[in-house]
Amino acid sequence: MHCKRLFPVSAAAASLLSSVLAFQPGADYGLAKTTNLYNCSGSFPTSNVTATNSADTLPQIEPSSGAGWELWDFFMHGTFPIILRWSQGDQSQCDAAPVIGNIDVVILDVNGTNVRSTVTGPLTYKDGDVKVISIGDNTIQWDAAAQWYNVTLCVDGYSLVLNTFQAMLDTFHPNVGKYNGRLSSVGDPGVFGSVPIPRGHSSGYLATPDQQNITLDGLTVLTHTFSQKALPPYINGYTAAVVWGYSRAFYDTHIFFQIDEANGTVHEAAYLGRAIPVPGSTDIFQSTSVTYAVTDDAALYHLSTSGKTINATLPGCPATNNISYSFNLTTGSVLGEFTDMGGGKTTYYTLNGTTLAPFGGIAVNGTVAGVFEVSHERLSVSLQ
Ligand SMILES: *[C@@H]1O[C@H](CO)[C@@H](O)[C@H](O)[C@H]1NC(C)=O
Ligand SMILES: *[C@@H]1O[C@H](CO)[C@@H](O)[C@H](O)[C@H]1NC(C)=O
Ligand SMILES: *[C@@H]1O[C@H](CO)[C@@H](O)[C@H](O)[C@H]1NC(C)=O
Ligand SMILES: *[C@@H]1O[C@H](CO)[C@@H](O)[C@H](O)[C@H]1NC(C)=O
Ligand SMILES: *[C@@H]1O[C@H](CO)[C@@H](O)[C@H](O)[C@H]1NC(C)=O
Ligand SMILES: *[C@@H]1O[C@H](CO)[C@@H](O)[C@H](O)[C@H]1NC(C)=O
Ligand SMILES: *[C@@H]1O[C@H](CO)[C@@H](O)[C@H](O)[C@H]1NC(C)=O
Ligand SMILES: *[C@@H]1O[C@H](CO)[C@@H](O)[C@H](O)[C@H]1NC(C)=O
Ligand SMILES: *[C@@H]1O[C@H](CO)[C@@H](O)[C@H](O)[C@H]1NC(C)=O
Ligand SMILES: *[C@@H]1O[C@H](CO)[C@@H](O)[C@H](O)[C@H]1NC(C)=O
Ligand SMILES: CC(=O)N[C@H]1CO[C@H](CO)[C@@H](O)[C@@H]1O
Repeated sequence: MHCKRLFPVSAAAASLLSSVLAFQPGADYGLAKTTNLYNCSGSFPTSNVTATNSADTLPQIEPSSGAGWELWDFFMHGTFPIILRWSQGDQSQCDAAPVIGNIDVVILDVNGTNVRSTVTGPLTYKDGDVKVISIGDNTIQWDAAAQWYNVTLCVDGYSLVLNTFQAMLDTFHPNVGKYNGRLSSVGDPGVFGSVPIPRGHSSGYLATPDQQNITLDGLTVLTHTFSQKALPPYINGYTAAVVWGYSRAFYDTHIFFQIDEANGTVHEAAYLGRAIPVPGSTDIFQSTSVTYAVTDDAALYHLSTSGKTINATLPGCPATNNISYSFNLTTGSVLGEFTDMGGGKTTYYTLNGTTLAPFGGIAVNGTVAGVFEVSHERLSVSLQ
């Protein structure tokens, strides 16, 4: 597969191409794989299997880089479904430079109105005690402990403030092949990804052009993916999902990535965590734990998809009284659809279903809802 260059690459730009990813100090992307991810292992107050998510969330592609793209996706499920896709560069184009930043915004059914918009401008960032990514006046900022991730956004007369508190100081790094954070086994340097906020609780407000000030409340996940290569040459596409289940006195979060490599290999990475709220509360947790964080482990994660149904299971172990976890899900309506500059397309669907999970030594039914993301990249402008 060859990519046609849209513009001649100057000698200076060519030398930039060889300066590989600028991993931020403290991030563990590309480091030798952490072998022991969670395997029904029990309850830990904070994650200790990967580097701090705070550094991992910083841009890993330099804006001056000759090629590359990076995405930060916030999904909120709550007062309204909200998708905020922050990006630099274009994941579907071979020679895209990351200089252009975008925020794709979908906020559904704000009193009957769907807010769909895109903000464009250079993406800049500031490292420090408070780390900030900005596109114009729009910011994502987080503290060094990665407890709070706060978004402010002004678009089409709407002002959004969304402050997200992590239920657990946790991060999920798929580790395909030999390296932390890798989503693909092919490609040099490949495509990387992590989930800096597997489980966040968001609150804030949305001020509308007609002067309403609506209080927001919901559950949020943030994913971060990036590469110095366009996806199409080695990845046909990927899907990812996050589902939240609330049952009796716990809520479980299940996240998966499925990466479809061009040669037919499929990689699967899955995360399962639980938070136990203080009785009567939905946002203060007396304990949180990770049960599974696995990559390409057929013994521990079974995912089957067919048409609109998606089923996933994870086995039990002595810590769960040998009771397994199952998620039976159905994709529903389209929440949002984004077209990348090179013609690739990312679509977000609602997910609904049921879960059967261990709690207090018995199997308990619950309902789950979430978001399913499908990304198909095309070489429309780059095909010879
Ligand atoms: C994580 O910490 C727990 C105790 O808090 C310990 O039992 C476990 O071995 C640690 N895991 C790793 C991979 O360091
Ligand atoms: C708009 O929606 C919010 C949240 O659902 C609600 O609190 C508010 O009353 C609604 N406003 C109108 C004018 O319907
Ligand atoms: C985020 O917002 C929360 C709630 O308002 C605040 O306590 C926290 O200091 C903020 N953190 C950052 C990094 O903006
Ligand atoms: C909306 O209400 C919040 C308090 O809930 C307040 O902090 C904020 O300033 C208000 N925003 C606007 C634009 O009125
Ligand atoms: C696809 O490529 C990967 C990595 O190079 C390799 O491990 C795998 O065996 C290949 N699969 C097929 C079906 O050729
Ligand atoms: C972890 O998972 C593997 C399967 O990949 C299994 O063989 C092993 O027994 C598990 N270990 C524990 C401690 O559950
Ligand atoms: C998922 O499970 C449901 C309920 O058992 C079943 O009807 C459906 O065929 C399954 N779908 C897949 C893709 O396995
Ligand atoms: C759970 O499974 C293990 C291994 O198969 C077995 O030793 C143990 O007795 C089982 N525990 C229960 C409560 O069934
Ligand atoms: C999902 O479907 C399987 C059969 O395909 C069934 O065994 C399991 O109980 C179902 N789980 C839920 C939560 O409905
Ligand atoms: C869970 O729900 C399914 C279908 O609604 C039912 O068949 C099953 O018996 C329930 N299981 C438990 C443990 O409640
Ligand atoms: C029937 C049902 O539970 N529908 C839910 C599916 O998920 C969406 C968003 O994730 C919810 O808004 C629906 O209520």
